[in-house]
Amino acid sequence: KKPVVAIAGSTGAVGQELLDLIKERSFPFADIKLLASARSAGKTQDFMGKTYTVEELKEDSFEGVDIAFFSAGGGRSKQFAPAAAKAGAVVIDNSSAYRMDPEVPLVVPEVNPDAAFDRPKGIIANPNCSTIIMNMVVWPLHQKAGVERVVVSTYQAASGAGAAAMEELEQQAKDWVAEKSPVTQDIFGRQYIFNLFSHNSDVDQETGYNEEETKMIKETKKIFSDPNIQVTATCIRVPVLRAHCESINVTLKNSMTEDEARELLANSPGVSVQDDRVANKFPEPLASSFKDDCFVGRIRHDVSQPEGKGLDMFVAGDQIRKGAALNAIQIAELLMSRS
Ligand code: 11C
Repeated sequence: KKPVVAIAGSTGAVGQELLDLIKERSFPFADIKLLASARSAGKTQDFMGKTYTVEELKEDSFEGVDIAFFSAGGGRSKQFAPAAAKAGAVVIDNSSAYRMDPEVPLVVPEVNPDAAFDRPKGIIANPNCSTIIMNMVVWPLHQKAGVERVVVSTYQAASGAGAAAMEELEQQAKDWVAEKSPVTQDIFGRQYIFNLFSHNSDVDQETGYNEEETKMIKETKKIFSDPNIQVTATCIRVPVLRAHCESINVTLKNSMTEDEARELLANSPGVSVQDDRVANKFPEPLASSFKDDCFVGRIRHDVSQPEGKGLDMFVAGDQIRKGAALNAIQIAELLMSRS
C-alpha cells in the first residue's frame, strides 16, 4: 500500500528538495500533506501538477499519515514529532533534536540500514549533513581496514544555514557588483562573499569546539556503533551555495594502499571517485551540486604515517541532497523495501 506522506517544513530548502526527490525518484505516495509554521500556512506549493495549500503544523496534523518527514528545525521536531509518532506515522527527523537519544536510531542507509528497524519512539533521525558526507567515505574504509582516527576539516556551503542564507550570499554578490558597502548581512552579520569563517554554531567555551564539530564526532560514533573511533573536526563556512567539501585524514589499523582505497571507494554505493592527478581534476562543490553521490579525490598515502597506515582525501557532497533530503528519502525507501 502506498503511504500517506507529510512534510513538516515543506517551504524550507530541505522541504522543497524532499518534494523534488519524491518526484524524481517516483517515490510512491497515496497522498501528501504539506505542513509549516503559522507564518507559512496558507501559502500554496505546486507539486506534480497539483497545487497544495500549506497547512499549519499542529499536534493533530498527522491523522492517517504513514511517513512524516520533519525539516522545520529542532524546536518543532521536539514539539510535534511525538504527536506524529503517536498518530502512527514513522517520523524521519532531519533536525538534531533526537539524534543522540539512545531510543532513536541515527541512520545513513549505506552504513547502518538495520538500525532503522529498531525505533522504540517511532522516530528515526537523519544525521547532520557534514557527518553523512564524511561517513559515506570513511565507513567503507573502516569496514575494510579499521579506521582508528579521523581528522576532518570542512568547507561548508550556505545551504546548511537555510534558504535565507543562500539568498543572502547571492544578494552579497549583487551588492558587491553594485559597489554597495557594507553588503547585506542580516543572516551572518558579516561579509561572506570573498570570505570564509568558523562555523556559525555555538562554541563550547571550555573545549573550544563548536556544535557542528561536536555533532560530527558524536554522531559518527553512534552511526558506526563504535565508541572507540577517534574523530576531531574543524568546521568552516565557505561562500559556496549548496555542496559541502571536507578534507579527511584517516589513521588505519590494518594496512591499505591508496590504490586499494581508490578501488574500494569506487565500488562503494553512493560514492564516486574523481581523482585525476594528470588533469589536476578533483571534487568541486559546484560540480557536486544537485548530484546524489558524494565525490572523493586527492586519495593519497599520508606521508607522515607508516606506509599503508594513513590516507588523505578530499570529498564533496550536495548538502541538501545526500546531506539532508536524499538521505531521508533513502531511509523511507529502506522502510518500504522491507515492509
Ligand atoms: C550546516 N550542518 O551546514 C549544518 C546544518 O544539525 O542538521 C544542519 C544542522 C543540523 O550548517
